Amino acid sequence: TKKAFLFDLDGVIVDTAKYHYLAWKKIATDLGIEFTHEHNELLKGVSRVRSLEIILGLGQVEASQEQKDQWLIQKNEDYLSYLVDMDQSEILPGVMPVLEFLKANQQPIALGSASKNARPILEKTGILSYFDAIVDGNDVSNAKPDPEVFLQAAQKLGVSNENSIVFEDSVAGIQAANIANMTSIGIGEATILNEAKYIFKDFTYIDEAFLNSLIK
Ligand code: B16
Ligand code: MG
Repeated sequence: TKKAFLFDLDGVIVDTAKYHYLAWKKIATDLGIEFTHEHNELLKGVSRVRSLEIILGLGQVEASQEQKDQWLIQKNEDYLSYLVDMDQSEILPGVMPVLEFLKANQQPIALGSASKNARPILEKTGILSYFDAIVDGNDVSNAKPDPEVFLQAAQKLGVSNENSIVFEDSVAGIQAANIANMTSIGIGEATILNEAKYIFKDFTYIDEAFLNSLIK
């Protein structure tokens, strides 16, 4: 059967979660809001606008729309400054062999990311050409755990939800895949991603036997 392989970006293909964290941390610090790595889990896979709301909620800070817009611009400018020198060395371990395997086996690949910066990241890291379809934060109106991003991606590839396989590092993204009746594969800590059908600490733990079982 024809399968679709849908990849999240931040935290799955590239380690940009640390840059998102640094950029939000600056804003939180300016506002006197405590923002830890545990808090940061809540932001993974979540849109930029919603992320700010979560941070303001942590500090019970209220602000005008104008002020919020300013923080959103500041966050993205700071985030983009970390990406200036980005290259293929920032691709997470084990990702390239999996992409190569899927290409060698003519499996369709799509991106399903909440980020509005997805395309430049794929370009900078040199892997844009691996993707047969891209759905990102510019295409969807409903953020994960809403399955919209993955539904659009599967549709673009012309594959049913049941035959779609999602790689995700966020709880919200695993929930989105499950809601869409897709096969969810968590990349990260088993304790955090326990709702996923399969969980791997990172892509180096995914072997060809497992990949072969998926495309059968
Ligand atoms: P941007 P993903 C998500 O990307 C990140 O996990 C999340 O932390 C970020 O806030 C969101 O993208 C929006 O990103 O500000 O670049 O539009 O994990 O869905 O690839
Ligand atoms: Mg992610």
